[in-house]
Amino acid sequence: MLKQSVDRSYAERRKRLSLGDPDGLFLFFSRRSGRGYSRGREPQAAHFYYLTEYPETDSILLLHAGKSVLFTKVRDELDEIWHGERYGPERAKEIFQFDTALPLDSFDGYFSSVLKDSRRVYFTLGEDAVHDARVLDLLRASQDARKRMQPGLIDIVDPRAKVSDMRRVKDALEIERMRKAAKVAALAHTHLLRRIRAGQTEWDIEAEFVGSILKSGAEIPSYTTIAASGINATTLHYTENNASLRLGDLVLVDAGAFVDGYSSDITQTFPVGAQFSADQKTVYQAVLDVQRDLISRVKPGASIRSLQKHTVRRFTENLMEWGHLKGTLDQLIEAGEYRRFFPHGVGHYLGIEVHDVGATETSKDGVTLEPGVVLTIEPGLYFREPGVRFHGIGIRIEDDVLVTKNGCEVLTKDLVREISEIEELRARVN
Ligand SMILES: [Mn+2]
Repeated sequence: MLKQSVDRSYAERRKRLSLGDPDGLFLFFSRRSGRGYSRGREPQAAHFYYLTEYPETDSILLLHAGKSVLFTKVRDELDEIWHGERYGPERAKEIFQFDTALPLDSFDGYFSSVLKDSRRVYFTLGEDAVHDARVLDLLRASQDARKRMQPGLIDIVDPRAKVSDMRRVKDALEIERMRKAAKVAALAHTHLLRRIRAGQTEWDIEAEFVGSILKSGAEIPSYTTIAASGINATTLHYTENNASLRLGDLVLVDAGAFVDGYSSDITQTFPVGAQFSADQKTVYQAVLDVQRDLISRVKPGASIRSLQKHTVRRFTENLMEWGHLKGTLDQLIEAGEYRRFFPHGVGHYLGIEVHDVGATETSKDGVTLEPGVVLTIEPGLYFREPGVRFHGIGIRIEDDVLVTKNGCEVLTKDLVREISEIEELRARVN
């Protein structure tokens, strides 16, 4: 179904980016079609999407001096039988609020003519060889013509740093969409607590989760669902999802929803049966305590790096108390001993992409959080080594949070997290 209108935020973003360097030409390509059969609905190229919300493939956005020009395919009755109705330049201009929209085949001529007065082209090399060749050919031709007229070369600058920095801080429209993506996925996770039982397989978890998010308006999952029972939970990127669920085991489910162009990213861990064992409770409560502590520390001025350091300290203390690590706290932290049990980062930016863009480390101190930044908070502990205490237990608890003026809003607040609440729901299915 074609859109009738889009929010004005997109036109504002284009203007803000372009006016950041009014002498520069910015080029963004949409996803390229024609790469064979797709295994799923592929999302639009992320930067292009952020600046347009335009869904079609094989289109080009050009920005210069605050003005935006879209190049896109013209209407074509025969092709539309296969791929559905196109906007075509006229409707695209109107609906998506471009200053100009032109047929795709006029790009070369248009770009060459505006290049004449330009010194800088913002374009990402190395992402797509076809786009690289096309842009470089045009630049070379322009450069050759220019040599005869005047000195001066054209710089090619990667626009990703500028757009990524914009995307790091979400605007009102993005926040609204991220709240929805979080809500849809949280609902599906809670649905699993009411549904999954021993004797089913990890596939049932994936099927229930994906079914649930699609029914509530998601386009696709935001990444491949990890449904890992028992020791499989100690493999961080486990996606085989073919083991049977056994009573006594925990199951770790890391799954998110992609809704209206935005991703959510949630992990919950719960018992296959009605109750956690004593050991499972011990580890779960430790991870939950750290997770709640981290959420209370998310505010402007904190950084992902500071949260990571805090997590490492608290988990190292736990591991010393449980007898997994021996030595002094500072030495153990320095030596990185915790990595055998907590090998990953405690959070990442979240947005259009699951691991969303934006710098986290520009200097020795991490980039500080500011209102509008959305990140995950996902501490976990995994006991994989044979013979070790808690062997076979893997637990991660992951929420999505929005940094606010004084703290943060937990976008995934609908999830059930306390042991007693989880056991109450699990008792009804088992
Ligand atoms: Mn994550």
